[in-house]
Amino acid sequence: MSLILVANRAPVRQTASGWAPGLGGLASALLPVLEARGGAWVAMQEPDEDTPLAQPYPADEPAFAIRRVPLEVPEFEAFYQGMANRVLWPLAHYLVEHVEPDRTFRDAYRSVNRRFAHAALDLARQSGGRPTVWVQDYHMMLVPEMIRAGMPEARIGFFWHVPWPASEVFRILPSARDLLAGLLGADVLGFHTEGYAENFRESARDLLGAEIDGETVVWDGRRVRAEAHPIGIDVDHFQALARAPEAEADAASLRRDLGDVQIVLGVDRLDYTKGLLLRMEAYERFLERFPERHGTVSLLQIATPSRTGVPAYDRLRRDMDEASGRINGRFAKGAWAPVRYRYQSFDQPELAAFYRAADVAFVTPLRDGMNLVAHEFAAVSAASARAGGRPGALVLSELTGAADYLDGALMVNPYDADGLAGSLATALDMPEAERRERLDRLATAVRGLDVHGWAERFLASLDDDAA
Ligand code: GDG
Repeated sequence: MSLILVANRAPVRQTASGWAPGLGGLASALLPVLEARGGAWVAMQEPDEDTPLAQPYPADEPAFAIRRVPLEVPEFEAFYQGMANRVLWPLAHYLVEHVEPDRTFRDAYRSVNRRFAHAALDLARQSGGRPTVWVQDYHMMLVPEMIRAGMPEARIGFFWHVPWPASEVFRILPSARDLLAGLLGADVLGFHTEGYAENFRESARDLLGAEIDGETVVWDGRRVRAEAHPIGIDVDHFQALARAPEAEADAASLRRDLGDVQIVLGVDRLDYTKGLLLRMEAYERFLERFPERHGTVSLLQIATPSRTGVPAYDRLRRDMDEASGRINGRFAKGAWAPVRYRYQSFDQPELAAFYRAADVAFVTPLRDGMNLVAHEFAAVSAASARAGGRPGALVLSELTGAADYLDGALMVNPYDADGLAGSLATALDMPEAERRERLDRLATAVRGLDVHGWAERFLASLDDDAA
Protein backbone atom coordinates (compact mmCIF):
# COMPACT_ATOMS: atom_id res chain seq x y z
CA MET A 1 0.00 0.00 0.00
CA SER A 2 1.58 3.31 -0.99
CA LEU A 3 1.78 6.21 1.41
CA ILE A 4 1.55 9.94 0.83
CA LEU A 5 3.14 12.12 3.47
CA VAL A 6 2.35 15.79 3.78
CA ALA A 7 4.73 17.88 5.90
CA ASN A 8 6.06 21.37 5.92
CA ARG A 9 9.66 20.30 5.30
CA ALA A 10 11.17 17.81 2.86
CA PRO A 11 12.95 14.76 4.33
CA VAL A 12 16.21 15.28 2.39
CA ARG A 13 18.89 17.94 2.29
CA GLN A 14 21.49 18.88 -0.27
CA THR A 15 25.11 18.17 0.72
CA ALA A 16 28.41 18.64 -1.12
CA SER A 17 28.22 15.05 -2.34
CA GLY A 18 24.53 15.04 -3.33
CA TRP A 19 21.23 14.46 -1.54
CA ALA A 20 21.17 12.96 1.95
CA PRO A 21 18.44 12.19 4.51
CA GLY A 22 17.40 15.14 6.67
CA LEU A 23 18.81 15.25 10.19
CA GLY A 24 15.57 15.47 12.16
CA GLY A 25 13.71 12.66 13.87
CA LEU A 26 10.83 12.89 11.41
CA ALA A 27 13.03 12.18 8.41
CA SER A 28 14.79 9.27 10.11
CA ALA A 29 11.44 7.79 11.22
CA LEU A 30 9.59 8.17 7.99
CA LEU A 31 12.22 7.59 5.30
CA PRO A 32 12.43 3.83 5.99
CA VAL A 33 8.64 3.57 5.98
CA LEU A 34 8.37 5.35 2.63
CA GLU A 35 11.26 3.34 1.23
CA ALA A 36 9.49 0.12 2.17
CA ARG A 37 6.00 1.12 1.06
CA GLY A 38 6.73 3.51 -1.80
CA GLY A 39 4.69 6.65 -2.30
CA ALA A 40 5.38 10.35 -2.07
CA TRP A 41 6.29 13.19 0.29
CA VAL A 42 4.74 16.63 -0.26
CA ALA A 43 6.69 19.57 1.25
CA MET A 44 7.03 23.30 0.84
CA GLN A 45 9.59 25.00 -1.36
CA GLU A 46 10.68 28.25 0.27
CA PRO A 47 10.90 31.33 -1.96
CA ASP A 48 14.71 31.34 -2.19
CA GLU A 49 15.10 27.56 -2.43
CA ASP A 50 16.57 26.03 -5.55
CA THR A 51 15.19 22.48 -5.45
CA PRO A 52 13.35 20.37 -8.02
CA LEU A 53 9.54 20.51 -7.86
CA ALA A 54 9.37 16.77 -8.51
CA GLN A 55 12.27 14.62 -7.34
CA PRO A 56 12.52 10.83 -7.40
CA TYR A 57 14.41 9.64 -4.31
CA PRO A 58 16.97 8.12 -4.00
CA ALA A 59 18.10 9.18 -7.49
CA ASP A 60 19.81 5.88 -8.42
CA GLU A 61 16.96 3.57 -7.39
CA PRO A 62 13.89 5.67 -6.61
CA ALA A 63 11.63 4.33 -3.87
CA PHE A 64 9.32 7.34 -3.66
CA ALA A 65 8.80 10.84 -5.04
CA ILE A 66 9.27 14.22 -3.38
CA ARG A 67 6.80 16.84 -4.57
CA ARG A 68 7.33 20.46 -3.59
CA VAL A 69 4.73 23.20 -3.30
CA PRO A 70 6.49 26.48 -4.23
CA LEU A 71 5.63 29.49 -2.06
CA GLU A 72 5.98 33.15 -3.05
CA VAL A 73 7.48 35.57 -0.51
CA PRO A 74 4.18 37.10 0.74
CA GLU A 75 2.61 33.64 1.07
CA PHE A 76 5.60 32.29 2.94
CA GLU A 77 5.58 35.27 5.30
CA ALA A 78 1.86 35.09 6.07
CA PHE A 79 1.42 31.29 6.15
CA TYR A 80 4.69 30.12 7.70
CA GLN A 81 6.22 33.03 9.59
CA GLY A 82 2.75 34.42 10.37
CA MET A 83 -0.01 31.87 11.05
CA ALA A 84 2.27 28.94 11.88
CA ASN A 85 5.00 30.71 13.88
CA ARG A 86 3.23 33.76 15.34
CA VAL A 87 -0.20 32.30 16.07
CA LEU A 88 -0.41 28.51 16.29
CA TRP A 89 3.03 27.84 17.78
CA PRO A 90 2.76 30.21 20.78
CA LEU A 91 -0.87 29.27 21.39
CA ALA A 92 -0.09 25.55 21.56
CA HIS A 93 2.60 26.35 24.15
CA TYR A 94 0.29 28.52 26.32
CA LEU A 95 2.39 31.62 25.56
CA VAL A 96 -0.60 33.74 24.78
CA GLU A 97 1.28 37.05 24.91
CA HIS A 98 3.09 36.01 21.72
CA VAL A 99 -0.11 35.22 19.78
CA GLU A 100 -0.84 37.77 17.02
CA PRO A 101 -3.99 36.73 15.14
CA ASP A 102 -4.26 38.44 11.76
CA ARG A 103 -6.74 38.09 8.92
CA THR A 104 -3.98 38.03 6.27
CA PHE A 105 -2.27 35.13 8.07
CA ARG A 106 -5.51 33.21 8.24
CA ASP A 107 -6.33 33.66 4.54
CA ALA A 108 -2.82 32.69 3.45
CA TYR A 109 -2.95 29.63 5.71
CA ARG A 110 -6.14 28.42 4.02
CA SER A 111 -4.85 28.99 0.51
CA VAL A 112 -1.48 27.33 1.17
CA ASN A 113 -3.19 24.37 2.88
CA ARG A 114 -5.37 24.05 -0.21
CA ARG A 115 -2.31 23.87 -2.45
CA PHE A 116 -0.82 21.13 -0.28
CA ALA A 117 -4.11 19.23 -0.34
CA HIS A 118 -4.30 19.51 -4.14
CA ALA A 119 -0.76 18.20 -4.53
CA ALA A 120 -1.59 15.25 -2.23
CA LEU A 121 -4.85 14.54 -4.09
CA ASP A 122 -3.08 14.64 -7.42
CA LEU A 123 -0.57 12.04 -6.21
CA ALA A 124 -3.31 9.97 -4.57
CA ARG A 125 -5.25 9.78 -7.85
CA GLN A 126 -2.14 8.70 -9.74
CA SER A 127 -1.35 5.99 -7.20
CA GLY A 128 -4.67 4.17 -7.74
CA GLY A 129 -6.41 1.98 -5.12
CA ARG A 130 -7.28 3.35 -1.73
CA PRO A 131 -4.45 5.68 -0.71
CA THR A 132 -3.18 6.40 2.79
CA VAL A 133 -2.27 10.02 3.46
CA TRP A 134 -0.39 11.01 6.61
CA VAL A 135 -0.37 14.75 7.37
CA GLN A 136 2.10 16.24 9.87
CA ASP A 137 1.80 19.06 12.35
CA TYR A 138 0.27 22.46 13.00
CA HIS A 139 1.16 23.92 9.61
CA MET A 140 -1.40 21.68 7.91
CA MET A 141 -4.55 21.70 10.05
CA LEU A 142 -7.00 22.24 7.20
CA VAL A 143 -5.47 19.64 4.89
CA PRO A 144 -7.34 16.54 6.22
CA GLU A 145 -10.77 18.07 5.54
CA MET A 146 -9.69 19.25 2.08
CA ILE A 147 -8.40 15.81 1.11
CA ARG A 148 -11.55 14.17 2.49
CA ALA A 149 -13.68 16.46 0.32
CA GLY A 150 -11.72 15.50 -2.81
CA MET A 151 -11.42 11.79 -2.02
CA PRO A 152 -13.88 10.55 0.60
CA GLU A 153 -12.50 6.99 0.52
CA ALA A 154 -8.89 7.97 1.44
CA ARG A 155 -7.40 6.81 4.75
CA ILE A 156 -6.21 9.99 6.41
CA GLY A 157 -3.95 10.23 9.45
CA PHE A 158 -2.67 13.36 11.17
CA PHE A 159 0.09 13.77 13.74
CA TRP A 160 0.29 16.83 16.00
CA HIS A 161 3.88 17.35 17.24
CA VAL A 162 3.33 20.13 19.80
CA PRO A 163 1.14 20.29 22.93
CA TRP A 164 -2.62 20.57 22.41
CA PRO A 165 -3.60 23.26 24.90
CA ALA A 166 -6.63 23.31 27.19
CA SER A 167 -9.87 23.99 25.34
CA GLU A 168 -10.19 27.40 27.07
CA VAL A 169 -6.85 28.42 25.57
CA PHE A 170 -7.45 26.96 22.11
CA ARG A 171 -10.72 28.89 21.83
CA ILE A 172 -8.81 32.20 21.92
CA LEU A 173 -8.14 31.73 18.20
CA PRO A 174 -10.70 33.47 16.01
CA SER A 175 -10.40 30.53 13.57
CA ALA A 176 -10.56 27.82 16.26
CA ARG A 177 -13.71 26.15 14.90
CA ASP A 178 -12.49 26.09 11.29
CA LEU A 179 -9.20 24.57 12.35
CA LEU A 180 -10.91 21.86 14.41
CA ALA A 181 -13.22 21.03 11.52
CA GLY A 182 -10.16 20.83 9.27
CA LEU A 183 -8.48 18.26 11.50
CA LEU A 184 -11.65 16.22 11.89
CA GLY A 185 -11.41 15.32 8.20
CA ALA A 186 -8.86 12.69 9.36
CA ASP A 187 -9.61 9.13 10.53
CA VAL A 188 -6.97 9.08 13.27
CA LEU A 189 -5.29 12.01 15.05
CA GLY A 190 -2.07 11.29 16.97
CA PHE A 191 -0.63 13.27 19.91
CA HIS A 192 2.42 12.71 22.12
CA THR A 193 0.45 12.25 25.36
CA GLU A 194 -2.98 11.18 26.54
CA GLY A 195 -3.35 14.65 28.12
CA TYR A 196 -3.01 16.40 24.75
CA ALA A 197 -5.45 13.95 23.11
CA GLU A 198 -7.92 14.63 25.90
CA ASN A 199 -7.55 18.41 25.48
CA PHE A 200 -8.24 17.96 21.77
CA ARG A 201 -11.39 15.93 22.38
CA GLU A 202 -12.60 18.54 24.88
CA SER A 203 -11.97 21.32 22.36
CA ALA A 204 -14.06 19.46 19.76
CA ARG A 205 -16.82 18.94 22.32
CA ASP A 206 -16.81 22.51 23.65
CA LEU A 207 -16.41 24.39 20.38
CA LEU A 208 -18.13 22.19 17.80
CA GLY A 209 -20.60 20.33 20.02
CA ALA A 210 -19.02 16.99 19.04
CA GLU A 211 -19.86 13.88 21.04
CA ILE A 212 -17.06 12.01 22.76
CA ASP A 213 -17.15 8.23 22.93
CA GLY A 214 -14.00 7.00 24.70
CA GLU A 215 -11.11 8.05 22.43
CA THR A 216 -13.46 8.78 19.56
CA VAL A 217 -14.85 12.14 18.51
CA VAL A 218 -18.22 11.78 16.78
CA TRP A 219 -18.96 14.76 14.57
CA ASP A 220 -20.69 15.51 11.27
CA GLY A 221 -21.61 11.85 10.81
CA ARG A 222 -18.02 10.63 11.15
CA ARG A 223 -16.00 8.94 13.89
CA VAL A 224 -12.44 10.22 14.42
CA ARG A 225 -10.04 8.69 16.95
CA ALA A 226 -7.73 10.98 18.95
CA GLU A 227 -4.96 8.82 20.41
CA ALA A 228 -1.59 9.09 22.17
CA HIS A 229 1.34 7.95 20.00
CA PRO A 230 4.50 9.21 21.73
CA ILE A 231 7.43 9.80 19.39
CA GLY A 232 11.02 8.85 20.19
CA ILE A 233 14.44 8.86 18.53
CA ASP A 234 16.42 6.40 16.42
CA VAL A 235 18.04 4.84 19.49
CA ASP A 236 20.53 2.57 17.69
CA HIS A 237 21.76 5.50 15.64
CA PHE A 238 22.41 7.68 18.70
CA GLN A 239 24.00 4.88 20.67
CA ALA A 240 26.33 4.13 17.76
CA LEU A 241 27.29 7.83 17.68
CA ALA A 242 27.90 7.67 21.44
CA ARG A 243 30.27 4.72 21.14
CA ALA A 244 32.22 6.07 18.15
CA PRO A 245 35.88 6.74 19.00
CA GLU A 246 35.51 10.34 17.73
CA ALA A 247 32.76 11.01 20.30
CA GLU A 248 35.03 9.80 23.07
CA ALA A 249 37.95 11.92 21.80
CA ASP A 250 35.77 15.00 21.23
CA ALA A 251 34.18 14.68 24.67
CA ALA A 252 37.61 14.40 26.30
CA SER A 253 38.92 17.44 24.46
CA LEU A 254 35.82 19.44 25.38
CA ARG A 255 36.39 18.60 29.05
CA ARG A 256 40.02 19.68 28.75
CA ASP A 257 38.98 22.97 27.10
CA LEU A 258 36.46 23.76 29.82
CA GLY A 259 38.95 23.01 32.62
CA ASP A 260 38.33 20.80 35.61
CA VAL A 261 34.61 21.46 35.97
CA GLN A 262 31.32 19.60 35.97
CA ILE A 263 29.47 20.31 32.73
CA VAL A 264 25.80 21.31 32.72
CA LEU A 265 24.47 21.09 29.16
CA GLY A 266 21.57 22.76 27.35
CA VAL A 267 20.81 22.02 23.66
CA ASP A 268 17.85 23.83 22.14
CA ARG A 269 16.63 25.66 19.09
CA LEU A 270 16.72 29.32 20.12
CA ASP A 271 13.01 29.45 20.91
CA TYR A 272 11.09 31.20 23.69
CA THR A 273 9.22 27.97 24.48
CA LYS A 274 12.45 26.29 25.57
CA GLY A 275 12.70 28.33 28.78
CA LEU A 276 16.20 29.60 28.03
CA LEU A 277 15.99 32.95 29.82
CA LEU A 278 14.50 31.44 32.97
CA ARG A 279 17.16 28.73 32.81
CA MET A 280 19.87 31.42 32.77
CA GLU A 281 18.19 33.18 35.66
CA ALA A 282 18.02 29.92 37.63
CA TYR A 283 21.69 29.26 36.95
CA GLU A 284 22.52 32.76 38.17
CA ARG A 285 20.50 32.02 41.32
CA PHE A 286 22.47 28.78 41.73
CA LEU A 287 25.78 30.69 41.56
CA GLU A 288 24.49 33.23 44.10
CA ARG A 289 23.35 30.52 46.52
CA PHE A 290 26.37 28.26 46.27
CA PRO A 291 29.53 30.39 46.14
CA GLU A 292 31.60 27.31 47.06
CA ARG A 293 30.78 25.92 43.61
CA HIS A 294 32.36 28.78 41.70
CA GLY A 295 35.11 27.40 39.53
CA THR A 296 33.68 23.84 39.70
CA VAL A 297 30.86 23.99 37.15
CA SER A 298 30.10 25.48 33.71
CA LEU A 299 26.84 25.76 31.82
CA LEU A 300 27.42 24.88 28.16
CA GLN A 301 24.37 26.21 26.32
CA ILE A 302 24.02 25.38 22.62
CA ALA A 303 21.33 27.51 20.95
CA THR A 304 20.65 26.60 17.35
CA PRO A 305 19.52 29.52 15.17
CA SER A 306 15.80 29.22 14.40
CA ARG A 307 13.04 31.31 12.76
CA THR A 308 15.30 34.31 12.31
CA GLY A 309 13.37 37.33 11.07
CA VAL A 310 10.41 36.66 13.41
CA PRO A 311 10.65 39.59 15.90
CA ALA A 312 10.23 37.51 19.09
CA TYR A 313 13.12 35.25 18.02
CA ASP A 314 15.41 38.17 17.16
CA ARG A 315 14.63 39.69 20.56
CA LEU A 316 15.37 36.44 22.38
CA ARG A 317 18.72 36.27 20.63
CA ARG A 318 19.66 39.69 22.03
CA ASP A 319 18.34 38.80 25.50
CA MET A 320 20.39 35.59 25.61
CA ASP A 321 23.56 37.45 24.60
CA GLU A 322 22.84 39.89 27.38
CA ALA A 323 22.10 37.22 30.01
CA SER A 324 25.20 35.13 29.29
CA GLY A 325 27.36 38.30 29.24
CA ARG A 326 25.86 39.45 32.54
CA ILE A 327 26.48 36.14 34.34
CA ASN A 328 30.05 35.87 33.06
CA GLY A 329 30.62 39.54 33.94
CA ARG A 330 29.42 38.94 37.50
CA PHE A 331 31.08 35.63 38.31
CA ALA A 332 33.96 34.74 35.92
CA LYS A 333 37.35 34.42 37.58
CA GLY A 334 40.72 33.60 36.02
CA ALA A 335 40.28 30.93 33.33
CA TRP A 336 36.84 29.91 34.64
CA ALA A 337 33.79 30.99 32.65
CA PRO A 338 30.51 30.04 34.36
CA VAL A 339 28.62 30.15 31.03
CA ARG A 340 29.78 28.93 27.64
CA TYR A 341 27.13 30.11 25.25
CA ARG A 342 27.23 29.04 21.60
CA TYR A 343 24.70 30.40 19.15
CA GLN A 344 25.34 28.02 16.27
CA SER A 345 24.37 24.59 14.97
CA PHE A 346 26.48 21.46 15.16
CA ASP A 347 26.36 18.15 13.34
CA GLN A 348 24.99 15.08 15.09
CA PRO A 349 28.37 13.47 15.95
CA GLU A 350 29.33 16.76 17.64
CA LEU A 351 26.05 16.82 19.57
CA ALA A 352 26.69 13.24 20.68
CA ALA A 353 30.10 14.32 22.02
CA PHE A 354 28.41 17.13 24.02
CA TYR A 355 25.87 14.68 25.46
CA ARG A 356 28.68 12.31 26.32
CA ALA A 357 30.75 14.97 28.07
CA ALA A 358 27.85 16.36 30.12
CA ASP A 359 27.43 15.61 33.83
CA VAL A 360 23.93 17.07 33.84
CA ALA A 361 21.50 17.81 31.00
CA PHE A 362 19.38 20.83 31.97
CA VAL A 363 16.19 20.49 29.90
CA THR A 364 13.72 23.14 31.10
CA PRO A 365 11.17 24.10 28.41
CA LEU A 366 8.14 26.14 29.49
CA ARG A 367 6.15 23.69 27.35
CA ASP A 368 7.24 21.11 24.81
CA GLY A 369 5.23 18.55 22.85
CA MET A 370 7.77 15.83 23.62
CA ASN A 371 11.41 17.09 23.70
CA LEU A 372 13.79 14.78 21.89
CA VAL A 373 16.94 16.33 23.33
CA ALA A 374 16.08 14.59 26.62
CA HIS A 375 15.78 11.25 24.80
CA GLU A 376 19.03 11.80 22.91
CA PHE A 377 20.96 12.71 26.07
CA ALA A 378 19.62 9.65 27.93
CA ALA A 379 20.46 7.28 25.06
CA VAL A 380 23.99 8.66 24.60
CA SER A 381 24.86 8.99 28.28
CA ALA A 382 23.63 5.45 29.03
CA ALA A 383 25.62 3.97 26.12
CA SER A 384 28.70 5.91 27.13
CA ALA A 385 28.37 4.91 30.81
CA ARG A 386 28.13 1.25 29.77
CA ALA A 387 31.34 1.71 27.78
CA GLY A 388 33.19 3.12 30.81
CA GLY A 389 32.27 6.84 30.47
CA ARG A 390 30.86 9.07 33.24
CA PRO A 391 27.11 8.60 33.77
CA GLY A 392 25.06 11.79 33.43
CA ALA A 393 21.91 13.00 35.20
CA LEU A 394 18.83 14.47 33.51
CA VAL A 395 16.96 17.46 34.96
CA LEU A 396 13.67 17.67 33.06
CA SER A 397 10.78 20.14 32.96
CA GLU A 398 7.53 18.55 34.07
CA LEU A 399 5.78 20.63 31.37
CA THR A 400 7.18 18.51 28.53
CA GLY A 401 5.57 15.46 26.95
CA ALA A 402 8.80 13.59 27.77
CA ALA A 403 8.05 14.00 31.49
CA ASP A 404 5.14 11.55 31.08
CA TYR A 405 7.53 8.84 29.97
CA LEU A 406 11.10 9.46 31.16
CA ASP A 407 11.09 7.80 34.52
CA GLY A 408 14.56 8.37 36.00
CA ALA A 409 14.77 12.13 35.38
CA LEU A 410 14.75 14.75 38.16
CA MET A 411 11.51 16.62 37.46
CA VAL A 412 11.35 20.41 37.83
CA ASN A 413 8.92 23.25 37.32
CA PRO A 414 10.64 25.47 34.71
CA TYR A 415 9.02 28.66 36.08
CA ASP A 416 10.50 28.13 39.55
CA ALA A 417 14.00 29.61 39.41
CA ASP A 418 14.80 28.69 43.03
CA GLY A 419 13.55 25.14 42.56
CA LEU A 420 15.65 24.81 39.40
CA ALA A 421 18.75 26.04 41.22
CA GLY A 422 18.19 23.49 44.01
CA SER A 423 17.56 20.61 41.57
CA LEU A 424 20.69 21.52 39.67
CA ALA A 425 22.71 21.23 42.88
CA THR A 426 21.06 17.86 43.63
CA ALA A 427 21.88 16.59 40.14
CA LEU A 428 25.49 17.73 40.35
CA ASP A 429 25.90 16.00 43.73
CA MET A 430 24.10 12.80 42.77
CA PRO A 431 26.13 9.73 43.75
CA GLU A 432 27.37 7.62 40.88
CA ALA A 433 25.28 4.57 41.83
CA GLU A 434 22.09 6.62 41.72
CA ARG A 435 23.05 8.16 38.36
CA ARG A 436 23.58 4.68 36.92
CA GLU A 437 20.33 3.37 38.31
CA ARG A 438 18.39 6.36 36.94
CA LEU A 439 20.15 6.13 33.56
CA ASP A 440 19.14 2.47 33.27
CA ARG A 441 15.51 3.42 33.78
CA LEU A 442 15.82 6.29 31.30
CA ALA A 443 17.46 4.06 28.69
CA THR A 444 14.64 1.52 29.00
CA ALA A 445 12.01 4.24 28.56
CA VAL A 446 13.76 5.77 25.56
CA ARG A 447 14.17 2.35 23.91
CA GLY A 448 10.44 1.68 24.35
CA LEU A 449 9.62 4.87 22.41
CA ASP A 450 12.00 4.24 19.50
CA VAL A 451 10.88 6.23 16.51
CA HIS A 452 10.57 3.30 14.13
CA GLY A 453 7.95 1.74 16.39
CA TRP A 454 6.17 5.11 16.54
CA ALA A 455 5.58 5.23 12.78
CA GLU A 456 4.61 1.55 12.62
CA ARG A 457 2.13 1.83 15.49
CA PHE A 458 0.48 4.95 14.11
CA LEU A 459 0.08 3.46 10.61
CA ALA A 460 -1.19 0.17 12.03
CA SER A 461 -3.83 2.07 13.98
CA LEU A 462 -4.82 3.96 10.84
CA ASP A 463 -5.04 0.73 8.83
CA ASP A 464 -7.22 -0.88 11.53
CA ASP A 465 -9.47 2.10 11.71
CA ALA A 466 -10.14 2.35 8.03
CA ALA A 467 -10.17 -1.41 7.30
C1 GDG B 1 9.16 19.60 17.75
C2 GDG B 1 8.37 19.78 19.05
C3 GDG B 1 8.78 17.38 19.58
C4 GDG B 1 19.13 20.81 17.99
N1 GDG B 1 20.23 21.54 17.75
C5 GDG B 1 20.88 20.90 16.76
C6 GDG B 1 20.15 19.78 16.40
N2 GDG B 1 19.08 19.74 17.16
C7 GDG B 1 18.09 18.66 17.10
C8 GDG B 1 18.07 17.86 18.38
C9 GDG B 1 16.68 17.23 18.32
C10 GDG B 1 15.88 18.28 17.56
O1 GDG B 1 16.79 19.18 16.94
C11 GDG B 1 15.02 19.10 18.51
O2 GDG B 1 13.90 18.33 18.85
P1 GDG B 1 13.00 18.69 20.09
O3 GDG B 1 12.03 17.59 20.24
O4 GDG B 1 13.88 18.87 21.28
O5 GDG B 1 12.31 20.09 19.76
P2 GDG B 1 11.60 20.81 18.47
O6 GDG B 1 12.59 21.16 17.43
O7 GDG B 1 10.88 21.97 19.05
O8 GDG B 1 10.58 19.71 17.88
C12 GDG B 1 8.89 18.81 20.10
C13 GDG B 1 9.38 17.24 18.19
O9 GDG B 1 8.88 18.25 17.29
C14 GDG B 1 9.05 15.86 17.58
O10 GDG B 1 7.69 15.63 17.53
O11 GDG B 1 9.49 16.54 20.47
O12 GDG B 1 8.14 18.93 21.29
O13 GDG B 1 8.46 21.13 19.52
O14 GDG B 1 16.68 16.06 17.55
O15 GDG B 1 19.12 16.95 18.35
N3 GDG B 1 20.53 18.89 15.45
C15 GDG B 1 21.71 19.16 14.82
N4 GDG B 1 22.46 20.27 15.11
C16 GDG B 1 22.09 21.15 16.07
O16 GDG B 1 22.80 22.14 16.33
N5 GDG B 1 22.15 18.32 13.88
